[in-house]
Amino acid sequence: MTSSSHALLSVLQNHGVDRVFLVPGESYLGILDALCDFPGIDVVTCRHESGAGFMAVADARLSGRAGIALVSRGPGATNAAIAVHTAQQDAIPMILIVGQVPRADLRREAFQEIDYRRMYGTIAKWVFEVTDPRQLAEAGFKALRIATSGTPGPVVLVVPEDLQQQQVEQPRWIAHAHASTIPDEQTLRQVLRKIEAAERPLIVAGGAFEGAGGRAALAALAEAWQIPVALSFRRHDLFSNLHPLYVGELGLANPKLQIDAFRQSDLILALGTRFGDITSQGYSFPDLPCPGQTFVHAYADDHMVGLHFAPDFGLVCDPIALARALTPAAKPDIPQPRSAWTGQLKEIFQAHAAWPQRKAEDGIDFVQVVKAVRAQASADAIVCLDAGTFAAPVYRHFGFVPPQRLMSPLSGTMGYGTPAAIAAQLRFPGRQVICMVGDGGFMMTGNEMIAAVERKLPILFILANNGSYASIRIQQELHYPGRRLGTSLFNPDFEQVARAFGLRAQRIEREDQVARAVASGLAAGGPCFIEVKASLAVTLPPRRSD
Ligand SMILES: Cc1ncc(C[n+]2csc(CCOP(=O)(O)OP(=O)(O)O)c2C)c(N)n1
Repeated sequence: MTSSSHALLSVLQNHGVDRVFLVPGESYLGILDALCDFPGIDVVTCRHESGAGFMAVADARLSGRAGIALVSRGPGATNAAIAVHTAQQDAIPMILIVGQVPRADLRREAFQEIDYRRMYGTIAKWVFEVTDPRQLAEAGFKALRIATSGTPGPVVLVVPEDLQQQQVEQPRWIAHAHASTIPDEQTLRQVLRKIEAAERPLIVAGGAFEGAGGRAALAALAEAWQIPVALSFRRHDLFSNLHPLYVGELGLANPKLQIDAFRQSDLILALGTRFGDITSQGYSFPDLPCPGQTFVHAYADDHMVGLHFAPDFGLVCDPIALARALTPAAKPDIPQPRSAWTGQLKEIFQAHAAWPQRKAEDGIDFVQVVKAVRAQASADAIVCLDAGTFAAPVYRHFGFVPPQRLMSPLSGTMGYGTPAAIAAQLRFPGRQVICMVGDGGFMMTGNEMIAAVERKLPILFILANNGSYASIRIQQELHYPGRRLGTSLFNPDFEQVARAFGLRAQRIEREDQVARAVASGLAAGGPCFIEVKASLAVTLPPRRSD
């Protein structure tokens, strides 16, 4: 016999869970106590449940396993909602374990009670409130399965406090990996025939290629058939951005010329992507409902395949296994027009991705900071981004080359960058981790930076201080010119804040300081913080009178 919480934790540990992120609460003291007996599970104590949740999301993305966050009922659970939403939008397996009021008080509007099935009903894949201590381990097992299957996503496990330390049988829940699936021979042959014949094919590859061997399988497929590769929203790190076949990311700022060119394709292989809102440019590329070209959509989740566009071939399968199955062993004949087609797309991409040279009068053009980071980043650097316009040059100009990683929320949430950097450096102590964050986003979860000091994590934090929620100011100027409200920020002395946290900190105000500051930050051997006085003006749209 064992306690119900021990049973739950052994199931999690047996499936590879070696770290959890939490803010404690009286509603799950029983689980917390059981954690004392699991020295193989690292407990990262956070300062806000959004930080804990974001760390779990980032850790899951890097480890390929479910990320675990534990939070208290009511206030803790509501604080964590932002990360649950991010896990859903980013298709990341995450399990949020929430303490709950005792069973006897359920549905009595008890202190800090929430009905999580309703609260999280539309953003979590599964919300389960345990009502019997014997269910706890089974619920943990199912949470792992549901979070990681199909379209990965968040699961919420709700555990009333009075059933966390009950005696139960030690269960033996062990999940073995599913066999991967590929389409039947005939369908594969039909798709191959389309690939052989296409003069202007285009691969659009998405997050499923983050899976083991995914990047290599994607590269092998593209190279074998000489097919240009576009990546789905913010998935820059799936395929070398310097590869001759790389033609760009489908994101928030594609030039019309580029999308028009993509439209000229005669075959789209949409592999491992949900082809959602941003990737499809607001459901406008390809044509809806029936694309103008042969459209192959492969994804592991039946629900997603052909959800937005009617594919000629809807393939519910493992996209990595499919890529391998479509990669010929011998060099195939390639239709002659394909190289000119690739050249055309490449030229458009390169013109868009070229580093700009702008004159900034009111601070440093953050493009120069990103350029310096690019020049000095190691070959396996992990770049963690918060939401904000400061990040735009990373998406557009950085040029990721695997195994470099881009950790950036598809949900566009502020507050992700700092916790993601903590989780990344904990997961990969030997890799360079660089976090870029705006003055807005930093004030949301920047407090999690203390973990870098506590655990001596050599993360380089770079804060773009432009005194504004600039992404929103830009939109304000575009839609309501001259009418500024709510988008200016009165800031603390960030350099002093970072120092008070215990980081080595520096503030730079001139472009000629950038390269050296980045170099010394990367060489610091401990957590380091650079506050950049960033130009706001250079990011704003020209005034109408200009
Ligand atoms: C949690 C959250 N709140 C609000 C927004 C809307 N939003 C998107 S970007 C942004 C401003 C970001 O400001 P900052 O971090 O200073 O970066 P900047 O845009 O100035 O570079 C806001 C408010 C959001 N995406 N996420």
